[in-house]
Amino acid sequence: MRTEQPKVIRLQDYQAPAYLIDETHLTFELFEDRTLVHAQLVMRRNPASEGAALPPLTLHGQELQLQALALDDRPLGGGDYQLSDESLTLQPTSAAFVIDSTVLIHPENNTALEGLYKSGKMFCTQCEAEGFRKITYYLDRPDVMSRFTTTVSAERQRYPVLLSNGNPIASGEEEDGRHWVTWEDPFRKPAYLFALVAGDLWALEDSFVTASGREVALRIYVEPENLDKCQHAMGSLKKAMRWDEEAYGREYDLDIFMIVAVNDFNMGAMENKGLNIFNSSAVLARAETATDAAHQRVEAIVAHEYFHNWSGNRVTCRDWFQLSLKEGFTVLRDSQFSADMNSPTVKRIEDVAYLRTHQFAEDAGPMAHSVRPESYMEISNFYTLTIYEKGAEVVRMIQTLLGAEGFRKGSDLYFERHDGQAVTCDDFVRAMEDANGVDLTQFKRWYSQAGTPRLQVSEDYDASARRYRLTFRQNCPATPQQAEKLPFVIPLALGLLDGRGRELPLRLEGEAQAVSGTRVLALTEAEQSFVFVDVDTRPLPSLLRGFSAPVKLEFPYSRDQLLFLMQHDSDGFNRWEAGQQLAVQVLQELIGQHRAGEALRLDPRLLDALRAVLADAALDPAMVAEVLSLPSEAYLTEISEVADVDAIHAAREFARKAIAEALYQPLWQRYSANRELSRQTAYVAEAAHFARRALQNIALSYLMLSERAEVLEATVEQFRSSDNMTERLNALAVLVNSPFEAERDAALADFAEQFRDDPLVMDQWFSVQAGNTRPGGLERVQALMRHPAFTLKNPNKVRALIGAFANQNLVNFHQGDGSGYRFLADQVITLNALNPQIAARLLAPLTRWRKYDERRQALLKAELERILASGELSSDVYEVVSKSLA
Ligand code: 0A1
Ligand code: ZN
Repeated sequence: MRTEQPKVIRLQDYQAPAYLIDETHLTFELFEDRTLVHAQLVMRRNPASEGAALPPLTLHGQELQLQALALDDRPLGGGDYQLSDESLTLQPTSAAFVIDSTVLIHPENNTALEGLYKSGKMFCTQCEAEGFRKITYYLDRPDVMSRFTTTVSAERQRYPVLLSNGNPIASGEEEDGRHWVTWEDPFRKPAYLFALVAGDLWALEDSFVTASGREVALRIYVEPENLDKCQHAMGSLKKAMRWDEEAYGREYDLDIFMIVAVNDFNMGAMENKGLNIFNSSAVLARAETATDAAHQRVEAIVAHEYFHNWSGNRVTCRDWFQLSLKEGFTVLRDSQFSADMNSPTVKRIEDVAYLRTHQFAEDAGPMAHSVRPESYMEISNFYTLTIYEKGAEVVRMIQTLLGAEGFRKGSDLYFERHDGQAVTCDDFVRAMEDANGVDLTQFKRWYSQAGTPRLQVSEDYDASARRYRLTFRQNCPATPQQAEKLPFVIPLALGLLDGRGRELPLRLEGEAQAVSGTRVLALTEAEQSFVFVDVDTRPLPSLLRGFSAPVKLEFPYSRDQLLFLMQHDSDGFNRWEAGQQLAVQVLQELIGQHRAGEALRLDPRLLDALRAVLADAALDPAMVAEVLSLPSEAYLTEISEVADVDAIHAAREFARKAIAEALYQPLWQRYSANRELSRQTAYVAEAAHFARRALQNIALSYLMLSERAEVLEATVEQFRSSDNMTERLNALAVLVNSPFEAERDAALADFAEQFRDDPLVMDQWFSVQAGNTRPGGLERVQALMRHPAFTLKNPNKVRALIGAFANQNLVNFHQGDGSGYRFLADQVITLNALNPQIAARLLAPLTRWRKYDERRQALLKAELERILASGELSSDVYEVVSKSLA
């Protein structure tokens, strides 16, 4: 915990390390009440930073109790080195030397879940970004790459399995029932990729033969009761390994690949070399306990961590400002993989809806930062939607500009040129430029400028000249520390439709030939026009197809034009998008009526559009489900200047009810048909089945709004008799949000009784209740915090209950009296002392105060100020709170 203000770290201050660590030899002695870590570091001066005298060596170290220290076998005494809360400094006497240290640490008391800690009965580590310094004194920075050997010693009975990175090379028994294993990782790596696990674990085993014919042993380690939930992750891993060979030419490089599931984990998972450590929620999945969404999440995260072996591990980051180098690229890679495994259009819709709702909000808030930030106080706060999701969009735009083939040439060059190195985002872009002979200098503004650009588009059709002009105006709002922005390169994919919905051939003024179908314009100026020639009829433009750039597009579409695009656009994403924009217009009209105290009247064109989609038997049911999903309250908040929480909720609920009434018959028909199929088929975790259940479930949630007896009966039946968590949880959620109290309480009790020993299922039980928008939400959440299955020490529980309440139950969280805010601030203050990373993430909803009316603004700010004054704050919480109040 910090006593003074945390220092600001700046990209412009980056300096290469003065010393390197060629070899790192670690020995861990694990005990119940302490752990001893011996480290031998074989070091030398960095030839790249040669000067006359040998500079002092400063090693990072936090919360370590130094027991012994030696330089080249010579024990050092107190006068030979300086210790601070965060470092150890000594003076080397030659250019090559060996440091031996022994430190004492207390993983058994580590509730921050960073460094070495205990999750239940097992030991595990989380070293990214700067956790290794809580394990031993070290140069804990990603540009210091070293060859590691690790010996782990522990009581055999409690910890029969002892794991670290690389391959096991020796093992043996000690006296007193202890044993040890030595692991050797042949690849140089930064300390953030180090991992250690010790526990009573069982493994699901399999193998994979790489493209060049090497056999790799695959193991997923879990606690014994979870062995039956690993099959889906194993199948996903094998698919990901094959896909990376085919799509990117990347083969796996060690003889063994291990995944370990742990219950207490701050994030989703971690790509440690050869030994990925996963939040159990990101690896365990079987039909009876995990929803379709959870299955898809497991597939995506397993792939994401696996892909890091190349984009992150073989080629890593020079410094943490380059975090998106590995994260943006790897998110793009995992999204391409998921698109290939499932429906590409549905995957794109989900990703874009997520980006626009959450990353755009971050980009408009006090923590806005560029994809390559300029400064930070606490790097843990920068594992953000901007670094990950917007970073992926930036790499995707490079692909759109270069084409798939050019992009692959660029990625091949990048991996070949930088294998074994710690590099920068500039290096990545340079590989793309060099492989394609292009100049991406202006494009790189996407890495340095924060904020979401607005793109205003206007049109002008000259019938007599058969010319159609599109004019684009881009501007990007100011963000903290960046008042003025320069124009971005915006790849704009578009098509033009004629009056019958057919694609017009596209020929720009001055071009010899027309192009048919979608084409990509590269916008580079603040204002720019493009003139299409030979245009016989007034066209309707389909703009930003596939969401080709992360911008806010504005074009004055009429509702009839949106309806037309919904039906005719050849781009599946844009068909959905037209439906969303139509729904946004209709909902904003209802919000206005609510605010004016008028009676609400729903534009019947929205009903007609949805009716047509429901009746379209040829349309992928997953697409039908996506179109039926109205824009979320969070998205409606994001696009409002000042969000009226109550009006948004009232308008959206009114629309849902009206849809349920008007489309009761087709909804019922599609629900029943799909429910019947679910009854007849065993659960399969595949796209077509996900699609069918998605439609079945959204139909049921609409139907229940009618409050009819036959729907209640069907819901209870689905809850009781379905064989999978997707249908069961959906039925539970529908009951929880319904007025049928007796059935709801019975189902909740029944569910908790059946699944009380499965923490991941209980997380879903907490979430469903946290999201109940009926009055009394805060009181229900407070009561659930006293449930025996709840604990603030487990990040999944915090997210499932408190996080879900503050982020998804907006009407209850934003209660006018500020009680939701006070509650959240209380939890942040408690968590600040237990787990700073989780505390800092949890407080995000408080930072969005600028979005609300003056009264709520004052209440939100008062809570931020209360947190600031609450005592010793972690650097994590301090950074977010102080920037939010600045
Ligand atoms: N690199 C991991 C995510 C991760 C990041 C930070 C962590 O602790 C602060 C833990 C995991 C990934 O992208 O999957
Ligand atoms: Zn990652």
